[in-house]
Amino acid sequence: MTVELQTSLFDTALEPGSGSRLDPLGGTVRRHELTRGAWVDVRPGWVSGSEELFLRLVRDVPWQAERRTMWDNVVDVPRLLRFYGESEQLPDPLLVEAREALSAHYRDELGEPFTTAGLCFYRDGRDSVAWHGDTIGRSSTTDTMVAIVSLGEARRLSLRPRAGGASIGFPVGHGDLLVMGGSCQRTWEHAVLKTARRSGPRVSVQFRPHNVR
Ligand SMILES: O=C(O)CCC(=O)C(=O)O
Repeated sequence: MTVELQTSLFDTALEPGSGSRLDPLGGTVRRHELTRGAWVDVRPGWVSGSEELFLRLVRDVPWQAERRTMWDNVVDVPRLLRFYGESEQLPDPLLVEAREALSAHYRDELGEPFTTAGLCFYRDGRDSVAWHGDTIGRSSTTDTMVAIVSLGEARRLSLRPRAGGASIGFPVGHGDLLVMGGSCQRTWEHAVLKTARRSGPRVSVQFRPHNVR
């Protein structure tokens, strides 16, 4: 794995619960209303001391490099991935806590808990994910939520309306929480685009409810 990390940080005690923690959510989340019933909630720095959780995930998650067919070629997916389904144990207790806190915070509005966690590792600014909506499963027809916890270097999460129009963006990293809700997966697209700017590694953790991907 060609990732530049301060390896000395790995030598410090990176035990679960050692430094990273979740701050309370209530009242600290700011909602940005988009068009067509879509919205984005942002809570900067939700995970305090997020560097330790970031390093634990980089070290502990069995990251997978995937390949995909594009046109006539098979190409590397430009990021590493690991998906944790509903019955799988998450790789860190703080992620279990985060999933529970998010489920509690959004219980009334979402009406169901977050159940799965998709983890992505962007090794540098060349890693990316192209414009898309999470429209596999129920999110292709119904409103839902996708909650993203970002760790490590901040990258820009861009959003644009499917109907056309300007894109907007939020810098996400260092323990920030961003939640896409309402019709966002159907009526808007999101992306983390490549950047020529020097960029360190980032881990994204996406919590989704049952049958949303
Ligand atoms: O990196 C992110 O936070 C976004 C990830 C994403 O959109 C996806 O994996 O579907």
